[in-house]
Amino acid sequence: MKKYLLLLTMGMVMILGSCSRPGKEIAQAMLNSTKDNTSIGVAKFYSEAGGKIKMDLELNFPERADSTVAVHFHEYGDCGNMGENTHGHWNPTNEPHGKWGSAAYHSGDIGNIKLDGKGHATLSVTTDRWSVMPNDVKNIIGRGIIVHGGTDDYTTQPTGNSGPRVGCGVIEEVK
Ligand SMILES: [Cu+2]
Ligand SMILES: [Zn+2]
Repeated sequence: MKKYLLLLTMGMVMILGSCSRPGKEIAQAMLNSTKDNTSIGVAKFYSEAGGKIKMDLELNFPERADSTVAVHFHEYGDCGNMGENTHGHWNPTNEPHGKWGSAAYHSGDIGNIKLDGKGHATLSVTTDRWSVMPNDVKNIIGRGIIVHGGTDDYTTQPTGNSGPRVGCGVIEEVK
């Protein structure tokens, strides 16, 4: 009986230990211009209660002041060839492209973001569509983040007709 309790306790400790504590930063992507590689922003990911992940995205992109850009997670974490090496939208659930929070959308369809007169904007997204666990189809580590110079129409497949790839970053684990 004592042995059983000990094993049970050890099991509980292992389960709790595998979950990051809420609020801890678990991943990050530095975003750079595809044109000149200067910084245009950062995405920080935090573990949240209930296994969810929160992304705080901040853009500082003066060149795009007073315009709308579109942001998606793309399949590969390679920003080469003006962001083309990230290939298409990351789509672990085999859904059509769409608007975040609608009936169906890709798990990285962040969508349109309005930049102010200085090219600044922030956006926070919390979801259970992401994880940082190895071998999980929802794992966001190593995915690309693309900033497009146009507007996502949320309809055109499979890209939303979002325009050129003006910014790019790779989601990297924060230990
Ligand atoms: Cu995209
Ligand atoms: Zn998409």
